[in-house]
Order: sequence, then C-alpha cells, then structure tokens
Amino acid sequence: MTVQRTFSIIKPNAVKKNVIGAIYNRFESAGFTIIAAKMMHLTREQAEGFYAEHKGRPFFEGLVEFMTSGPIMLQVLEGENAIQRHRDLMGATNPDNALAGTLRADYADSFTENATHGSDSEESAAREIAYFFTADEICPR
Ligand code: DGI
Repeated sequence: MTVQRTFSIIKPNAVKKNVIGAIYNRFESAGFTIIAAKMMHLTREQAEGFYAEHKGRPFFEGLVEFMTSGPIMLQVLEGENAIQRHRDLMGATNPDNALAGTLRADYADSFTENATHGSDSEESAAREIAYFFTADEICPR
C-alpha cells in the first residue's frame, strides 16, 4: 500500500444541496486527509480544459453547462491507496449503477449531475491537482 493524493470535486448540484460538510465528513471517516481545498465558480474555459478528453462526446456540452452552473468545492485528498478508495467511496459514474451508501447513490441527480468527481489514475491525479492548485496551496500534515 502506498500513500497517494487524489483530486476531488464536489459538483454544483451537491454544493446547492448544502452537503459540503456531510461529504467532508465521509472523506474524513474513510481515512482521507484533506490537504488542500477551495471553492470556485468555473469559467467555460476552465471547465472545457478540465474535461478536454471528452470534447466531441455527445454529453460534453451538457457537462460543461452543468459544471459552470454554480460554485464547486475542490479538494486534494491524501491517504493509503487514495485514488481507488476515493473512486469506491463515490460509486459508479452512472448513479443508476452506484452501490447503496456511496456518495453518488446518496447525492447524484442524474448521469451528468453525479455530485462528485475523483481522479481515476496517478497520471490524472497529478494533472488535475496541478490544473487547480499551486504547490503552496497544498498543506500536508
Ligand atoms: O471519472 P468519472 O467522472 O467517473 O467519469 P468520466 O471521466 O468518464 O466522465 C466525466 C463526467 O462526464 C462524468 O462524471 C459524468 C459525465 N458523463 C460521462 N459519460 C456520460 C456522462 N454524462 C452523460 N450524460 N452521459 C454519459 O454517457
């Protein structure tokens, strides 16, 4: 087991539901340490850049519209095997397939409005963390 960092977003629909604290509680209860955090309201350019790999997909425009529709919370989570354990805590991308007790089962409204984001590999974690955080905004214990 290795200590990893992963990038997390609490998406606009979950921020609107006022469940930032509830989700932070779930992160901490699952053994993650929040080592960076900030709230942002993304511009179209920021959202398109973040999801550039999906450009051209049928859901891309709706995804960008949603991700710019309101404020989001951005976090860096640290912990043992954090990337996969955070994906497990979130549940399946399509909330219809998310297991009971996962964040998406509890807070998603649709496939697009699926409440949270989490990096899916070490490469994407490094890219996504650097996309939103400078080195001095990351505060390990
Ligand atoms: O890493 P994930 O967020 O689990 O999934 P992803 O990187 O494949 O897709 C990014 C986001 O795009 C996902 O959280 C929701 C949305 N998305 C992906 N595939 C579809 C989709 N939205 C719709 N409506 N339909 C899709 O097939």
